[in-house]
Amino acid sequence: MKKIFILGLVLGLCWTGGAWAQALLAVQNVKGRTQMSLDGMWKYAVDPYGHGGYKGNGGFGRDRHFDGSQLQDYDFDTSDEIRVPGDWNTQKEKLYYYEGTVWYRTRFDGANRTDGMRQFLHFGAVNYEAVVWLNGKMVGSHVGGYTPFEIEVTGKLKERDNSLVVRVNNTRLPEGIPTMNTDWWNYGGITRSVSLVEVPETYVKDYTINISKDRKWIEGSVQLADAKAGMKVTVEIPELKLKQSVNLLDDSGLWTFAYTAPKKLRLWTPESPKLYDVVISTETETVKDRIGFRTIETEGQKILLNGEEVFLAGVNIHEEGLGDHGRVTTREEDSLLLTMAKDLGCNFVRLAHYPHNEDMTRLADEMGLMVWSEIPLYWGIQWTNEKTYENAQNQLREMIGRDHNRCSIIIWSIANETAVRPERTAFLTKLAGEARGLDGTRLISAALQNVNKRLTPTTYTVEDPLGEALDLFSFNEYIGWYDAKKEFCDSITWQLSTTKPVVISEFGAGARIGRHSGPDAYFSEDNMESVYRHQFVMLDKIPGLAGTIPWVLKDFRSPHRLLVGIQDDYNRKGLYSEKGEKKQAWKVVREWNVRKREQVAGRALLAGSR
Ligand code: GCB
Repeated sequence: MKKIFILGLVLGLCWTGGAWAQALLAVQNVKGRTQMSLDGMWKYAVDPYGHGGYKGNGGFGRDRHFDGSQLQDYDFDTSDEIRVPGDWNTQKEKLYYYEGTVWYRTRFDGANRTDGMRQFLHFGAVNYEAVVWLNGKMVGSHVGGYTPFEIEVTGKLKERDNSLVVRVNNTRLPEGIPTMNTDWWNYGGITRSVSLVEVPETYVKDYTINISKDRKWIEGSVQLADAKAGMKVTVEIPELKLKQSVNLLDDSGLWTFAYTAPKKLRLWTPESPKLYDVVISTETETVKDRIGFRTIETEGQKILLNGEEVFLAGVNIHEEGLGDHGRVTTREEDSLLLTMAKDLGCNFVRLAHYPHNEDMTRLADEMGLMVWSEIPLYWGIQWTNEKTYENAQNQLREMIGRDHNRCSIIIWSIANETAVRPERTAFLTKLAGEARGLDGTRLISAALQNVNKRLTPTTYTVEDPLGEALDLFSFNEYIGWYDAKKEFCDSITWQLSTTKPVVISEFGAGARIGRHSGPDAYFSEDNMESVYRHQFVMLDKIPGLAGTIPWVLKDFRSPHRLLVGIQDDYNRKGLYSEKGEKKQAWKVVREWNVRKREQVAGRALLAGSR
């Protein structure tokens, strides 16, 4: 069939919100650009009193070598080294529990300083606050431990021996996101990769490309930075023989487009995660990406992927590697976690409770796992603090900004377990609206708190007005662990007044691997298995159940878990141990996942053939 290309003029007729007019990051897709890695061994100085920030001391950001001619309290040249990316807690024994300031320093040559080229420092993530100095001058700062940021340094680089200093502080703050209390380790440091990204003067700042809700159009937008009217922009999907160019009409740099989706386009599904090479080019730049096309929507209490009902057979994952490693730092570690989820029969993962690294969502695209991605609005947030709202907004924008071309992501989640109060509902309703405004192609959700209101002794409900603002009715419940006896599950009826798909975003129980002290003993594998068995009896009866997400894939470090010989700093609700060994409950969860997926796929097949 001959392809028909339709440009911006007719977009009003067919555009369903798959593109936006604002770029959320300074540089979209750094992996598709020319970049110089700054990863490796950096010098570091632990500064519990924040002494290095004082001017009188010259400030550690100036990175001066101590040669005896002047008084100073530091010298990076003689300091110890630490790996970037990586958390400090698991690299240095003395920093295992440390929360506070650590200064990092690297030196590098080789930055391209050719006229007409621009350079950005890119940080994948720094937990929690970062202040950055280049060649002795402060160039930028960032708040939020799990999202990327860029700092433009054009004109500030030297031919040789550039000094880059980062002051990292992971002190928990009452107004922070997350705040003072989390059930996961507060790993500090430059936890994700650092690079120097190079782009031309006019560059592709952002782009989005996806399939319209009716699956008839491939639509999207390209945003150039510092564009001039008349500049040529091209979008190409070579495998589909789609290529379209435009000469920009004005200086805004924005081009929105839609063209008919070719018949041979294969949609992305977990079973067949087809991705296409997409090339965006201008006269001076070519950016490559791998993108899949799928739609996601709800219809009554069903979740539809590409128009067909799907059951979200999920598992929760923390971004922690196997062994006693701490934060994930390599693609291989990500891949192991996602492989473990697939082995468990999952087609879906909830990346809890903060945006995971970019390889994780790119791998989910490749491996065929649908994703729930979340910002860390978690327990005890200051709902009336405007600065906290701005911080939440920023983390949301950075999460969506980085990953809006990842087809695996079907849900943006704005919070986890937040107590129902008017000021919290107002905060989160506003944020949900913001998320929807930024990206109208995905579902917006939050893990609601386990509010087990009893209508009768055995009839439970969850009441939360925030449900109105969300596309799914997702909540956490721990019956058989924190609440009631597991046997009680068998007689519970859930009466939920929602008309939206119901997803149980957390449930589970803990066990220390190898502990077999009977089905009624806490932390015994038999007990954990038994909790899951009773849970599944109960969950199967929930009307409108569209997904289940057990807590959690593997045992993970948490400062809440002090029971010696059993917990040893680990939350033991993993279906795998921290070393990756399967617990007894694994089989029960896998059977459930396989059964529910088959059941719903069978229903979808029948509906399709009618
Ligand atoms: C929850 C939290 C999760 C905890 C889990 C637990 O409800 O959302 O972050 O780790 O319970 O194990 O207590």
